[in-house]
Amino acid sequence: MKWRSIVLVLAAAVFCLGLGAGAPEQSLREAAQASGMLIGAAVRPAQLSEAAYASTLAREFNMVEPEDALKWEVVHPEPQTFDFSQADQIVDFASRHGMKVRGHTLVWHRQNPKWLTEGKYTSSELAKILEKHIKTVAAHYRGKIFAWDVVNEASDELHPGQLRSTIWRDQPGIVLAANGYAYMERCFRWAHEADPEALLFYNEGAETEVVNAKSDAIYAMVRDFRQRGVPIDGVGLQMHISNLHADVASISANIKRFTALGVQVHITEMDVSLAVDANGNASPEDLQRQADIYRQIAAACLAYRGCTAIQTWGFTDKYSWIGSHSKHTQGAALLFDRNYRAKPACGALRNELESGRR
Ligand code: 9MR
Repeated sequence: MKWRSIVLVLAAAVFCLGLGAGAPEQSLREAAQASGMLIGAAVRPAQLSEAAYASTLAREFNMVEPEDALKWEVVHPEPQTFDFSQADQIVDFASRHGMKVRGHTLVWHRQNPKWLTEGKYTSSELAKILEKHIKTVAAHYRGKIFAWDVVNEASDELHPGQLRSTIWRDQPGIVLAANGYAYMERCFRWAHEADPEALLFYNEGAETEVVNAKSDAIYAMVRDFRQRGVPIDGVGLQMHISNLHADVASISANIKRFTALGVQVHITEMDVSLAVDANGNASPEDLQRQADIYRQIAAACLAYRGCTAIQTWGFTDKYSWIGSHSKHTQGAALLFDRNYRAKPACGALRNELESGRR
């Protein structure tokens, strides 16, 4: 092969190029920018020192979100100690590359430190601890993190429409003998006091992407918060898709009804996991079907002005939570392969972003 051909093949594989003949060579980031969209990825700070990781991230995305670095166990390891070193690396990277940062997450029932979960605190002690946490972390990133997942995954998975039993809600909970949503209202108010400019989101996964009893309950909460002036600006729909199944019509109807409330929708954690062989490879047919799902979800978001961001949970198949979570039977869920080559999904998403809002 001549050098020129080799270079062309490599370039086509590395960049997220459009599929149309003669299409201008744009990155996802450039295509998103032209449509006024944010295109983001969840990242881990340790990987920022890997040249291919860093260059792909900066070239293709205009937003990042710490995947784990802002969770309690990392950022609040001891009762009186906050450790911002990991998340600060991501924020610094973003600022050097002109990217926005989403914060994840101030209140969750997982990845909490033992001092908190085994501390046997009373409700009023716990309320003080949570208020201090939210205000300290949100204030540290004031002006640097533009949007926060204030509360993550508060819905009960087994009882649609009900809230999960957690340390924050009822074990012992920060608000005794109150309606279930009152604890979340407090969290949003505390975050708003610490950073009045930040956009405040409720983030949810596991089937709330579609219209069902679970998302109905979230919808009712957001409507109630908006009517009473509780500071909520958006809803995050995670979009972890498996079995190559996505009810796009229902996802679209859900985006429509949330944005009609005047809040933004962000797709916050998208990945589309595929069956993989022992080497982590998916079939070419599945990679095409995956591309189609990315394209359809992007189209559903682009159809509503209030849907302002599409973010994937990682961006290279080299690093993704799916592998270990599925004992390595599933994977290949993201836009770039393990060698940072663009997959069909990347081109499909880019083409959709390029075609802009409907
Ligand atoms: O990707 C995250 C992984 O590194 C952590 O080990 C895991 C712990 O629960 O959390 C993963 O991220 C989750 C996110 O914070 C909330 N939505 C579901 C994500 C995937 O599990």
